Amino acid sequence: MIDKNYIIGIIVVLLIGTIMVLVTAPSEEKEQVKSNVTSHLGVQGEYLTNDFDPITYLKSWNFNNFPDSERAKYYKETELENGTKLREYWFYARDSKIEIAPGVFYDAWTYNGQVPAPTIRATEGDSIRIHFKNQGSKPHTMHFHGFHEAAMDGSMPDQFVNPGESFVYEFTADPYGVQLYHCHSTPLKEHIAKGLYGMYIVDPKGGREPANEMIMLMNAFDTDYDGENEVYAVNTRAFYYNTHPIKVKKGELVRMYIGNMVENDPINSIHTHANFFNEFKTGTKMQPDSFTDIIELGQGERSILEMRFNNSGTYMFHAHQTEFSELGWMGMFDVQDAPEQLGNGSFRDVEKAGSSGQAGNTDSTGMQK
Ligand SMILES: [Cu+2]
Repeated sequence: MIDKNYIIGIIVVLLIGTIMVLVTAPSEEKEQVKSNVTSHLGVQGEYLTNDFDPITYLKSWNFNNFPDSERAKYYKETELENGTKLREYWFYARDSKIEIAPGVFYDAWTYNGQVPAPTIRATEGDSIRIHFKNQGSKPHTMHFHGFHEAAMDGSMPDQFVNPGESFVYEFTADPYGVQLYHCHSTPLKEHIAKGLYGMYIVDPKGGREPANEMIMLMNAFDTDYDGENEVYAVNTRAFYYNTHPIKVKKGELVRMYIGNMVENDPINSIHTHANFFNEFKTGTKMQPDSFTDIIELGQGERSILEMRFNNSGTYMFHAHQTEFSELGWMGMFDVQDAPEQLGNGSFRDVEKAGSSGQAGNTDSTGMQK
């Protein structure tokens, strides 16, 4: 009997082949492919679907990208007497088809239909309650990095949530930093490769310095199921930030919450052009660990990066594993000339995240060295 995944793999390969021909063929379509980099790179151009917008994802947490009425179906915040908050979430594991490169679709396993999954964000000491329902076809769990009781770990076979079943995860947001969550069902390699992961940010009680914040989760997809990835990205969609550069303002503090969930490759990295950043490993201290223009992250590893651009212009950022960058893990910052501006509100929303106050780790002119 022929394995279903094998057939899907062949279809995906044929689809990629067709698109590669379209992109490389000397035709009118070629002119329509918008790109600001050279043509030896992988599949580029406009995406066919807009159900996942990597630009929106950068600044979305606790479903703040949804209108209030829609948001209420997935997130509820309750003030507690001790001054902390109870944050409740409704998560659904599903089998979903997602577009990972222009015209290239992948049969993913998702939380709430998207990869990376929606970001969970709380302040240290808040109570988290996750109402999880498995609407997918395989047993799944939610396993959070951070402190919690054994019963909430979502990693043991008797903790797997079968299709149609539900579980409620409860724990305290602790410690502060940039954490992750992912499925811990088995085979684990498959459940992560298929897309069941998301960012979990815990803000320190005093908050961090206001900044243009963005979430970046490095991921990749093995579209032909041969144990190697064909498409790499930060936030799923290959080359998306090439054709849709991330807008930042000259001089403002830029803060990236970055993690690596790439399966099949032992290491990943981010390199920023023409600039350096402060790295806060796992975000668990307010003092930077290094001042550099490249960090490497193993699977599950994450960091907070803070930088300011002193010059306007377009600046590349990408994995320094060059194969990854040429297969999609590459993007651009569009630094706009607006000195002394922290933003107009559209690029930062620290209020919704409960973030305020001073971290004291940067000065007014640039990064600590
Ligand atoms: Cu799973």
